[in-house]
Amino acid sequence: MVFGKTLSLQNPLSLRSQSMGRLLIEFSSQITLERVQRENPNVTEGGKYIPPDCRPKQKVAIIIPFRHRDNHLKYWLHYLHPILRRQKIEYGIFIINQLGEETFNRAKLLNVGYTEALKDGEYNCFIFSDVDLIPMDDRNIYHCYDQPRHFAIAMDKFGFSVSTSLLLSPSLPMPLLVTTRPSYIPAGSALCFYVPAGHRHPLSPSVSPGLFTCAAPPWSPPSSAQSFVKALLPYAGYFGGVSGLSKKQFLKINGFPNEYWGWGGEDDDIYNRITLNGMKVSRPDVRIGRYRMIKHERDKHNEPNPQRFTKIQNTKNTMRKDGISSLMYRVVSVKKHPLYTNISVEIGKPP
Ligand code: UD2
Ligand code: MN
Repeated sequence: MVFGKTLSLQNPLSLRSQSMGRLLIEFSSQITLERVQRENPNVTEGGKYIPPDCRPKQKVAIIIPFRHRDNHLKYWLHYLHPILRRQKIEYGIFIINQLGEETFNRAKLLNVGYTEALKDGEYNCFIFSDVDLIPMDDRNIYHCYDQPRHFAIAMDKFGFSVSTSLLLSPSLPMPLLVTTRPSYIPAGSALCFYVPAGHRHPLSPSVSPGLFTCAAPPWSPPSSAQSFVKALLPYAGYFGGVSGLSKKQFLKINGFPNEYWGWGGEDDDIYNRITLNGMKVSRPDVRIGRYRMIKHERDKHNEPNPQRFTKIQNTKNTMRKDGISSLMYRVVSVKKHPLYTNISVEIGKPP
């Protein structure tokens, strides 16, 4: 293992390219911004890059909702700058930092990012990424597609185990989410367990080791067994983590909702906006759309939003009035750092 270095392993599945494929991603070595800067000498002030040897059709703004995650940001920059460069993307990185300690509002910050990026350059593609998500395969290309794109379709939040080989099966029809937190699992989805060979399911001993066993909803969340049981989630409407829309697609859905304060639901609302406006979600191959999330606890002031389940039933009625058309915020500072542009904003608080 090479610590702290992006290593391009040759992927035996790939016939297309020698230099692109599966990456080794780890978060154990310490990195500094100075080092990331040294390793990316062609990135210019504000975190901008233009490939020297081609003229991309798209200009991509990468928008990251942010508060108190400096350590995650270092890893994100360390991994993503080289990946984006290899992908020959013309891009700029925008960190949208929510000032103060009011409840976090991810989707509103993303709307701010869209608006502020357009003040800075003629972007026509917007990629919205959590700060803690690193793609594991650089063939997952960070640009926009004919339909709104969901990039982060499979992930392992707590390290790999045997179950990941099943995640990669090309025959799986839907994106999968591996989670050890029952609160991630929306009502109405099927819940599947995987018990590694040689182990027993702590709650249901009848579950066969080595096989996935699925329970149709309603099921009861695993509680004591969280760290042992992996819930595997086929969830067609999942749009969290990393997504991308062209300017036209973004405007067609009136941007994102501003009224989701706290954790959860905003990504489902965005998914609803997309389908209600006659678009479909496009996704990479399940073998390529794999991500690693930096392990973290739930942040302070981003508690699960208890209104999320009722709000996502109402997207149809709210999306025209709540969105980029109704966005209000105050920019406090714009600072161009060597590897990114930081925009610190006041976005208010829940009503
Ligand atoms: C899931 C989704 C995420 C979003 C969230 C619900 C995945 C992989 N991600 O993430 O897209 O839908 O659920 O809201 O499914 N953040 C900060 N500071 C804070 C709080 C949040 O910077 O104090 C930012 C940061 O970029 C973070 C993102 O918001 O990655 C999402 O928050 P999270 O990582 O706590 O949520 P998580 O992992 O459950
Ligand atoms: Mn996260």
